[in-house]
Order: sequence, then structure tokens, then C-alpha cells
Amino acid sequence: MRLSRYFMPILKENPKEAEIVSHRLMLRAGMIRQQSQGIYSWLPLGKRVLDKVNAIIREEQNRAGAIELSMPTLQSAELWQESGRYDAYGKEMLRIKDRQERPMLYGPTNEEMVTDIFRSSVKSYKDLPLNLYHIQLKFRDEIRPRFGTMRSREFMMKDAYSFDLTREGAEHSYNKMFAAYLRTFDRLGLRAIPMRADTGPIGGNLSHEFIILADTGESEVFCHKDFVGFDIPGESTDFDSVEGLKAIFDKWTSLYAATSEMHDEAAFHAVPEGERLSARGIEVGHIFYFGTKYSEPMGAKVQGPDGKEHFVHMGSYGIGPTRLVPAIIEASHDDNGIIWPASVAPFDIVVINMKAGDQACDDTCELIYAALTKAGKDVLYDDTDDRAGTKFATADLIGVPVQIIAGPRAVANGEVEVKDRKTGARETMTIEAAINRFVA
Ligand code: 5CA
Repeated sequence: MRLSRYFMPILKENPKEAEIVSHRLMLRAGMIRQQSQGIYSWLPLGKRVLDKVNAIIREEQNRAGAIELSMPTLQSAELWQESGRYDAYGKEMLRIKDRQERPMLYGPTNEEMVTDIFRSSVKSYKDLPLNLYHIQLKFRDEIRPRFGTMRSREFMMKDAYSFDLTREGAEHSYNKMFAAYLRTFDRLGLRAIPMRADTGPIGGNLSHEFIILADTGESEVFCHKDFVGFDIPGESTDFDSVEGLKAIFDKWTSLYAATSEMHDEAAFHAVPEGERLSARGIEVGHIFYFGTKYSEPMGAKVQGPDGKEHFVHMGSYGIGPTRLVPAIIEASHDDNGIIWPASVAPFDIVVINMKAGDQACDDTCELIYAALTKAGKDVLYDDTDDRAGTKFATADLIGVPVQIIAGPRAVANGEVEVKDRKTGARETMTIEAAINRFVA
């Protein structure tokens, strides 16, 4: 992508409305724009990051055996009247009428709709277990939307829903998502700790929130320090192994960890003082087991091996991609801007032409840009006629992991500089060596 033909509206000034660093940096880097309170456009740079986050979420959901579909944002109130949540959900639900005066709503979550899909076609235990997910916009009319896309009214959610014949089966389904979440957050460069959590309007009695530790987090959390160093389940994890996944779940729940709603001061104080961690955190995922809470009122049942009908045991599993992007920034930035983990960086490499219009600089940059693009890298080429200082500041701000800098003096020697955004380390090398480093 040539910067001169891209759309990346960088802000020079610090936006006054931004209270936390991620919100400030997302606005300054031209990643998002607020359209009305708590409702955002994702501008091209932000959209690239969001797409990469979603791709990782999708890969790990698929690996764990979940199947992707797509459900609409607008739902009929009838389904919610069946489950009893239409009245219970309160003011967070955006209620709308269509031209025939039929009550509709903008979905805050999809338990009812997915239960309806399930009951319309699954009739036998032989079709279980089943886990269906989508990545879709949600709307919740939050009392205090704030911190940009961290807590917005319209936001994206990956929501998965599992169906099993028995409670034991449902626990295995829960453990699959538990392990998938550990892997997902790790691949996003985050250390997320699962904590016992309150179930709120989703319901049920088994639930974990996945929390990233950050000073700007909205939740107060308490846990054992050792979680910070626990191993993440590997790529070869067997998601069909009931014992294997139970062992992962048991290990990751063996020590104290709770959000403030579930906090037990006495149990926390049983942890030796030097091993206690009391901090603030950002909830990036939340999983629930709620048994037959929706399947019973909505009549979602299957025939069991005993020939009888059984209401299915369900769970739901949410991740917030539009919250994860600022959470990653909270965890990874410095005074100059964002430092993206390579897995979600909007571009892999930025090529900085320090003197656009200079034949040797132009030729060198074009050569590098073409070679790296051909090798399948996402390359941003800063071919604008801005001053070199402005270009360096922009490259640092948008946080692309590698900068290849071509200035007249180095280019005259057939060389460029390669800078690592995270460490700031710079290395001078031949043009060929710079290309080879990233093509191999
Ligand atoms: N149906 C269940 C799970 S599928 C559910 O709705 N769970 S939730 O309410 O906990 O939301 C799941 C995830 O969505 C949260 O962990 C969070 O990452 C994200 N999320 C929730 N509300 C917001 C919001 N207002 N802004 C941004 N992300 C949000």
C-alpha cells in the first residue's frame, strides 16, 4: 500500500476526549472515528487490525471444533418473549418497531436465536455435540459508554453456543472453549487470566471471565501471581480428549482468581502475601454454562439413546474483538505510539522513503516494496513528500513492527537502515540483505 494513495487520517494533536492511552492512540493513528455516542467507524488502518484479530479468533474456534455461521443483528421480539428475557433485559436493549408495528430489537446477544436454529433442525443426540459461532455486531445501550471501542454501544462479538445431551458433555464443550481462549489471547500477544465470574443477564452457575491485567481496566481483580507464568496449551492440543482438556481446566483454575463480584477476601488471604496479585483488569472474554435455561422454555430437545426426549445442555462463549484491539494497545505501547505484536500488526513492514523525488531513493524503495509485496508481506510504503521527521513519527505512532528506512546517504552506498519498532534497534545493511531478511 502506498501511503500517498491510502486513507490514514493521522491527528497531530492529542484528542481531548480520550481518557486512556489506547483511545488516544487509536484516534491519533486514524484507526477509528466516533459517529455518535459509543458508535464507531473503523477506518482502514483499524479495520486491518480488527480483521487480523478476527482471523486468529476464527482459527482457534475452528480448531476447537466450533462451526461458523452468520446470524442477523436485528431480531424479532417474539423469540425473546419465549425465553422470558424480553422484559427482563431492561434498558440496555435497543427496541425498534418495523412498519407493521412489529416489535424488533438490535441483538445484544444471540442465545434465543441460535436456540431457535437448533430446535428447527436437530432432533437426535447423534448430531451432538454441536457448537455454532459467529462474529457479528451487537448493540447494548450502555449507561456509560467510554474509552472508545473498549466500552461502546455498538461493538463486535464472537459468540459461540454449545449444545450437548448431558451436563458432562456440556462441561467438555466448556473446557474446549476454555482452552481455545487461552490459545487465542496468547496468539494476540496477551496474557489473559481466567477468573470465576458472575453470570449477570446470561444466567447459569458456571462462568469465567478472561481478564488482561492493565492499570486502566474497569474491573478490580484478585489472583495468584503464578498465573502470569503458566504454560499455554499447544497447537497439538487434542480437543476431543475429555481428560486432557479437564487437566488444562483444572490447572488453570487451581489457584485463586476472582473478579470483585465473586471475590472472597478470606480465601484470597489464604494465599501467601508475596504471591497475591490485586490489580485492575480488562475483560476480553466471558464463557458461561447455563444448562437448560433456554432449551426448556424454548423447547430445544433431542431424542437420547434411551429413546426419550431431553432438553439440551447449553453454554455460550463471548470474545469482544473491538475491545481486544484497544486492550492490545494498553498492553503494548510506548511514548511514541503503538507497538503491535506481529500477529495483528496492520502492516508487517513500513518502507520509509526519506527523500521522495530523489531518483536513487525512489528506485531503492520501489525495489524493496515490490520484492516484499511479492513475497506475501503486507507492506506500507511511505512515498509521501512529508519531512523525514514526520515520517518517522508516523511510523512509530502506527506501530508497524519493522521500518526499512532509505535515505540518500545510505542509498548511495547501496544500503538501508532496518529499525525494530519495539526495541528501537537500528541496523544498516545492504538492500539485498534487508530484502532477504524478510523474504526467507
Ligand atoms: N452471550 C454471552 C457470551 S456469547 C455474552 O453476551 N457475554 S458477555 O456479555 O460477557 O459479552 C462477551 C464479550 O463481549 C465480553 O467479554 C467483552 O469482551 C465484549 N463486550 C461486552 N460488552 C461490550 C461493550 N459494551 N463494548 C465492547 N465490548 C463488549
